[in-house]
Amino acid sequence: MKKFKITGVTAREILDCRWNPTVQVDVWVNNEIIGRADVPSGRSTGANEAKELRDGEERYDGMGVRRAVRNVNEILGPEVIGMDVTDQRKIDEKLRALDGSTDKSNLGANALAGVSVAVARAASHAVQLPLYRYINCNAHVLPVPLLNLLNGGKLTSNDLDFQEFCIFPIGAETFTEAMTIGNAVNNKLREIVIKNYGKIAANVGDEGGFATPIKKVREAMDCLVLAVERSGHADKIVYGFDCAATHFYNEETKKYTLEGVELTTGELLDYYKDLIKSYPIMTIEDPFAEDDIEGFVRATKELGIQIIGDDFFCTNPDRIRQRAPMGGSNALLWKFNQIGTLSEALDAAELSYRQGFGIMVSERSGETEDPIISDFVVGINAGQIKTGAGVRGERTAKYNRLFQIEEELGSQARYAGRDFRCAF
Ligand code: 2PG
Ligand code: MG
Repeated sequence: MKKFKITGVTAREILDCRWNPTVQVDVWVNNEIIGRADVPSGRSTGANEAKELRDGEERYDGMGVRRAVRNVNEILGPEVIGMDVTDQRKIDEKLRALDGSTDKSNLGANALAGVSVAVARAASHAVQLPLYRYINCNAHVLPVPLLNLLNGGKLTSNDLDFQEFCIFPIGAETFTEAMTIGNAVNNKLREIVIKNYGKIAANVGDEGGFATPIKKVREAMDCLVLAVERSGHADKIVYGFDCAATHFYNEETKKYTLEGVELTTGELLDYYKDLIKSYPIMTIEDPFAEDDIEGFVRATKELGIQIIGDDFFCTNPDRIRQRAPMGGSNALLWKFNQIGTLSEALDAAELSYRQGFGIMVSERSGETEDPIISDFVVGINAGQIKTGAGVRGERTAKYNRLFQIEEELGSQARYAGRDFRCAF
């Protein structure tokens, strides 16, 4: 069998969509094939994520990644040169061994993740397959986009406590139709936002959702529902949140502060029950703080909808092994850089499926124009993707790649739709 030897690895510092530096890695195979990948970065991060390395110097307010870049160019790269680029697990194992920490903090999760996913892309080019098919010869499921149209929490500088208010067009027939529905709702929402809150309120947050002065969850939901009704697509749409509740939780008092009111875990659960009665909400991410296991278990049992663990799992196979059997959530938010290597992230997906979980592949709030997660979401047949509203280039890059994949798959493409948790 032909060998695809890694002959070069080069990293550089580039910018993400927040004008913060991030790492880009090129992997060369047999001196000619290049696989290039960018590393995204979170702001609303979980405490247990793999740690990205930042320079802490004056330039870029400490956010520079020159050390991570050096670690790729001088340590990780030279060690994987000579390895077969299709040997993903072995390469990832080597990267982890070179770092030597449990959280990738020595060489930087941003350094490791960059090499790991650039290797996958280079391998797909080497074997002349699209990346989604290189990962899985049975890849065929197009995801339902969870479209984040109103931003709050850490994604904006407004006073809305929940981070993401999303529409989920599960009733579309195809991914392409889902995007037209998203556009129709967003256009109506823009009119409503401008009418109610003024022109300036139509500015957008980090993920392209409107960053309005709305302070209350129900007020935000009412705007969204009105936009959906006016779009004429109400029968095809349900709703979802990323509450990112870690960020409105007080570790000392063990209470949540929502709209200025302190709530216990039980009271917040009741709040969710009421919301679900008022609106057709089918998916909630991080409804409780990352270590509020009781909250997650009760939400999963009592709300009867998809409960996604983001900060709760951090795409970490060990945390999934430990927490999933307790009934803490029934879906995984999948972010490859939360764990730092592709093979570990694929393990996290596999483990989740074996628990009967759904999987939502996700961007980070700090993205680049690299659409690699679009190949990953189809590659693992996840059926759900969260990558923001289609009004910012780093978001449309992902949607545009999905259009290409949908076209390539042709009659074999299956839009997950109402079966978004298990589209087979
Ligand atoms: C989240 C994400 C992305 P961040 O909380 O799910 O939407 O935010 O990338 O900042 O962690
Ligand atoms: Mg989240």
